[in-house]
Amino acid sequence: MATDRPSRWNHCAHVAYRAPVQTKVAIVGGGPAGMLLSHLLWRSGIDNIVIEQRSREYVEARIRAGVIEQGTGDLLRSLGLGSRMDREGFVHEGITISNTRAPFRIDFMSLVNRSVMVYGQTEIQKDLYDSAAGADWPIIFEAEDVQVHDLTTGQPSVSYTVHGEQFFVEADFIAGCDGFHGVTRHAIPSNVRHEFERLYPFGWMGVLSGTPPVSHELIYARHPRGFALCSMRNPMLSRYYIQCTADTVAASWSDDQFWDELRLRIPVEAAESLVTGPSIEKSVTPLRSYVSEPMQWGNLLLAGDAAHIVPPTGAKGLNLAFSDVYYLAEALTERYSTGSSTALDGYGERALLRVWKAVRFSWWMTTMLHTFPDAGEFEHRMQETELSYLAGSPAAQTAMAENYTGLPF
Ligand code: RFL
Ligand code: PHB
Repeated sequence: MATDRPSRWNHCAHVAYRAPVQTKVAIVGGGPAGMLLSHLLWRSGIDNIVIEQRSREYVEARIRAGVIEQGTGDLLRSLGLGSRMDREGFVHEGITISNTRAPFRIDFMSLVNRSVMVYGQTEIQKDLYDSAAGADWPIIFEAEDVQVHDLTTGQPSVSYTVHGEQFFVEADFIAGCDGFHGVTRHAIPSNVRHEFERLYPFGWMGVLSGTPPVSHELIYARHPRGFALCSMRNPMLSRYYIQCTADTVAASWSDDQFWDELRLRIPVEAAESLVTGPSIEKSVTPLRSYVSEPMQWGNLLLAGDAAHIVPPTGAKGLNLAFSDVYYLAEALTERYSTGSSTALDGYGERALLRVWKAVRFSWWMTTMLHTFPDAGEFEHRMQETELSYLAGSPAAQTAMAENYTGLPF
């Protein structure tokens, strides 16, 4: 029957409770948004169950975000989830922007007195699971055929199967935290839902390598051959990206081809000191901006990538998922502690105000730094001018630093 995970639900619930299980909030998706919501709700004494379609190992191994806004870090600390991050993460007080190999620095500390933390999403995910498993909170892994029902009634539910056996969870509310490819968003009728989308005509090829990072801070590089990003996880683990065509097959690129292309796009000094090695992981990600409104319908509340996607250029996706969840937990806490639904009714609108600002910032950074195949002379001049304005204007740099380190929530 159940999986080999240590959750009491995976070991017992499927045997003991053939009848529907009752909870207050059923959380679909055990990624960062779903797990952080679970933590925030337990802190407020609100029962919840997380239903995740993958195994814990699979979710923990997904290599994604690396940059944590200061507010996100503070939120994790407030839940007692910050000690490993503070020990093993790296505080970054600025970034380098490079225009055709000429670098300039954005100094976050002097501009806005804020910083970011470089700490991998894989590590945050482990911290979220470890602490939930320690408290024996119910998480169901490897749930198949997950479906949501009766969202506009007082008794919504989630059904799923584990190894062919069907189970039901009845809840007051369902939180859709199942990412961009999940099912919950699609439960909102198409005549209610409004989608906003921008697909970019390129992707990012990412490589993780067991080599020392080329720079102690991130380098975002614009170059006529395409964008490049130098990032890191720790002193012996580097993460690099190069812009590629959206249909590029990662396996068709050798490691040497990747390193050669990266060297051509980054500042000369960085290219000369770049230490290369075999890739541990190589993959291609498409770039898109996407928002689905509203973020709630009946008793379904969406959060994170289930409702919106941003291109990774601004390092905003995970941070946005966490600010959604913060608002959602606050609204559910008010609902259960006072009986008032005011905050819950306004949840989506409140979250969207911050979402659209991050969508704008990510689109702006993407537009400024990438090579667009259909760009003409006018667009090139606009890019050059945007970068020269940014390089020379403390006001422009302040706006960038404010957004990159994270708007308040
Ligand atoms: P996730 O992480 O996609 O998690 C959703 C979870 O739901 C599960 N699921 C289901 N469970 C049950 N039933 C179903 N039907 C289900 N369908 C799906 C999935 O298995 C998964 O476990 O969404 P969430 O929680 O909203 O978190 C969003 C973030 O993961 C995402 O925004 C970031 O990774 C984006 N991102 C970055 N964000 C940052 O803030 N800073 C960064 O530096 C950054 N870099 C990145 C990124 C994303 C990248 N890629 C690969 C898209 C770099 C890259 C390359
Ligand atoms: C990463 O380290 O994976 C990373 C860093 C910054 C970004 C995107 C990804 O903007």
